[in-house]
Amino acid sequence: MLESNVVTIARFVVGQERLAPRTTRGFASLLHDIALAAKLIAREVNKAGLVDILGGAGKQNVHGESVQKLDEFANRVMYRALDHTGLVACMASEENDTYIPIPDKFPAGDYVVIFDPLDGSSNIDVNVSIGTIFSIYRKITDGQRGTLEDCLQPGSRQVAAGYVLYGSSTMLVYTSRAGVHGFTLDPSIGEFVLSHPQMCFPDLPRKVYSVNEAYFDRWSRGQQRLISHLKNDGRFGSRYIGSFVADFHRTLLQGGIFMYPAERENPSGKLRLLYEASPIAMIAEQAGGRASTGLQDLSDVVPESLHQRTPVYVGSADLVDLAESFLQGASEI
Ligand code: FDP
Repeated sequence: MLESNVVTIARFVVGQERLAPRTTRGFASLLHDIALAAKLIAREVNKAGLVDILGGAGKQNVHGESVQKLDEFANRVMYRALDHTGLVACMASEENDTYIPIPDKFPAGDYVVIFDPLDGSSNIDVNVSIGTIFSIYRKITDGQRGTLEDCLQPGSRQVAAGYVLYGSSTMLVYTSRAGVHGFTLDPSIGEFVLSHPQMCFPDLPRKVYSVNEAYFDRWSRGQQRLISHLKNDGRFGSRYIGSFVADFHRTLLQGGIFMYPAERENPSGKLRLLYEASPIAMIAEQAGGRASTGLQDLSDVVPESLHQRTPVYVGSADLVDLAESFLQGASEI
């Protein structure tokens, strides 16, 4: 029997359903499937350091089987966890060029699931935290199965969003518009247990900004002035891991602002709207923060293509407001 104070994610989600206006009973099952995929990915991520012993990607492992790259593995695990459930209309993944239909042999459902199976994957080789990001919408087209149009919805229409952080422990953080809640994987029972209920950006005296400052010379004057302002403010420290989920998770726990700005030669920035920015924006808003392109709320941006990129400013609401005040009107890029 479970200890009386342990709340597993399965138990918590069922209890939340009546608070989450846009979800149905199937949502609990969907989140359960994503949590299962996360556990399988976490197991492989933890083995990544043994790759030289077991064989690197593209090589044969000790069993003579070919070894997949971790991001391809994570992509497959997410797909296989969701394709047959009868809950999903279609999917889209950062790893696939086009949207992913549900195979005809399986029933289709109402939810559209969009994911980045392994974000920050350039950090794998150096043992830095990486993550999975997911975003859930309802199908908006009339047909039985989902289409590209169902995937191209603004973040404001998300039913739920979340991420899994593969760090010193594995954490799953999600929102279904009833607050943001964090669960830590307890390896001894193989379950995500509630560890961070009702997460909110704190207002601490020491502030942190997070940006890849090596790109300073490529930024607009407004962005450069913003960073100079933060440096002169006296209250700010700087942290940048270079892994979006890990940088955002720290920002959520400690407050501050994460930025991936536009560049003069690359006005769209680097991060993907559907797979990275929109889900993290929803979590930020539900945690009392804000997310912006620098010019408008990220949640209002209507995607035109699956792999569209966007500048990102996310974190404590006052700091995102401040960033916008430097960027809006500063059109001389
Ligand atoms: P990565 O290239 O390692 O996959 O969008 C992907 C991402 O990582 C984010 O996780 C991270 O925030 C960003 O790129 C880092 O980009 P820079 O190296 O340009 O700072």
